[in-house]
Amino acid sequence: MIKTAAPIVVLTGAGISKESGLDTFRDAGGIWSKVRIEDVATPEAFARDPDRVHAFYNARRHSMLDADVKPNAAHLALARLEKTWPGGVLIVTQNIDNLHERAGSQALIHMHGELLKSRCGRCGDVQPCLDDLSVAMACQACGELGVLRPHVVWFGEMPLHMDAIEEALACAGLFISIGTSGNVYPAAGFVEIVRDYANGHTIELNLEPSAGASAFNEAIYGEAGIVVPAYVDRLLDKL
Ligand code: BV8
Repeated sequence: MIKTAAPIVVLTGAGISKESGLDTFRDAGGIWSKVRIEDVATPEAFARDPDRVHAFYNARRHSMLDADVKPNAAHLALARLEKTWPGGVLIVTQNIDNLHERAGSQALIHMHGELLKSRCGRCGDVQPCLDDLSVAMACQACGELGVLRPHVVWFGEMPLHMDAIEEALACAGLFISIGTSGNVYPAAGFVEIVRDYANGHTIELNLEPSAGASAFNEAIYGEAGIVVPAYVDRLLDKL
């Protein structure tokens, strides 16, 4: 039984953005089936071949900014839940797109960063970024050349805002995991934190069982655009 005063923490992954036209990573034909993590998504890859890493993220930024890429019914349902649920709703997303913001969600943490922002590798300055990045560009804050990178957390780097995330997980009455394969840590371990420290109810809404499926109290499988609005309606019917 979920108390309506219970805080909700939602974890989202690439699966929630699939129906908006953005690729996932580990499904058939996913991003990691076309390019190796070691070649484009680690600090070592960027040091070794920055042009290749910039090309990889510039192409994904172009896809993300395509006029046809819009929030889908799942993103919109979560924004509706945040506006209505008395206990508060925090979305922690692994995604680097801006679809939750565009759907109207406000309490939102991008633990793996945001592709529509750049970061200076020297001074840490973060700026909006809607165009291609390259080694020929200089940081507008410190002036250093060739150190701008996507504001994205690569493998081997510490995800962002982990203190705030762990604090929210430790008092979550309900943890909803949506569209993630449960392969990447520390995100894949969040369900255990809620179960062991908050004694919260945990549910996975995914196309298929994730690697962490057995850790959840409950699961509903199907496309996010269908199962997420239906589950939000079920929650709001309790009010
Ligand atoms: C770190 C940004 C430590 C880049 C990404 C144990 C503990 C701690 C770390 C580790 C550990 N074991 C291993 C590690 C290291 C590593 C890791 O987890 N490796 C894995 C591969 C084993 N973790 C790290 O390196 C992390 N850092 O731990 O730092 C540290 C400590 C001290 C000091 C310094 C450092 C950092 C990880 C972040 C990497 N960056 N993203 C980018 O986007 O290019 S992660 C990468 O996977 C993706 O980008 C994505 O964000 C993330 C998760 O993927 P998913 O979102 O789950 O996507 P996936 O395709 O896998 O699954 C999609 C799911 O959706 C599927 O289940 C599918 O069925 C479903 N689906 C599809 N369509 C639909 C759908 N569901 C619903 N509806 C649909 N229509």
